[in-house]
Amino acid sequence: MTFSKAITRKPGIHFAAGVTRARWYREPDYERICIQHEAYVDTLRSLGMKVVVLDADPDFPDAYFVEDTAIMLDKTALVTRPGEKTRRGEVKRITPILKQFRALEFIHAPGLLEGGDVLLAEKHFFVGLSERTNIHGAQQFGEAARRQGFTWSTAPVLKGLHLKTGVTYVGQQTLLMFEAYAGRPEFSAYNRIVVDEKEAPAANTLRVNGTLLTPKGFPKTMKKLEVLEMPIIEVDISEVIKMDGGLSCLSLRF
Ligand code: CIR
Repeated sequence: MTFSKAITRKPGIHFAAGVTRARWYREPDYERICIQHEAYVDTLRSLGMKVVVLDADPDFPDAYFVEDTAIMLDKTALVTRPGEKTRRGEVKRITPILKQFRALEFIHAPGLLEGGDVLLAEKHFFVGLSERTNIHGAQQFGEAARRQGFTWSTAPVLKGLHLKTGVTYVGQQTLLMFEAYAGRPEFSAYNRIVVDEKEAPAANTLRVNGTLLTPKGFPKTMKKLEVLEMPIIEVDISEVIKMDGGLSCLSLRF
């Protein structure tokens, strides 16, 4: 799949007030996250995407994790209903932007769904069942995806926040994953590259138009990815990782 556009949002000054379970050795740094976010946007642009950069939203410290608010399907944008209550208002803020690009569909109560739990591998969606996404949300999403020609199935989120925290699709029928997922029957049809436990953030690697974006500072994973013979770009997101986020969370790609 080739992406031509992306939607992003700048992190706000209060970004460190967002939800996180990560342990910090140093406080998250606002100036640094702004620089990292700009570099991320530049990287997407260098890969041929037109990138919309929305203003920071002072009311929602996690709002720059735009991935969680919608799933961009071919014909529609499916607006989510985040399991994290403090993030539910973010969807209302992004809806008018999504409307400029797609007809909208919505997840309804009792459904809960966050985009970080939705993993696309070619024409198949895995939906992670997590603290943020429930079976009702998964089924509502799956039905919308099925109508647009995709297949789907669920997978349990075994470790980390979302499914894509620990499993991402890197092309060539290959998933990059935490060890915890390696023996799971849900993924047995794929080649699997296991990320070293000490390099956990690298499991959230993002494939964009034939290039892999991987978080900076995880050399063992870089080495393992070399078998794919794809261009790899390291992107520094140290401050994003402190807030339990990764590369995929920072954009909606379509
Ligand atoms: C949260 O806990 O919701 C945010 N601090 C991090 C969200 C990361 N999003 C993602 O993985 N898609």
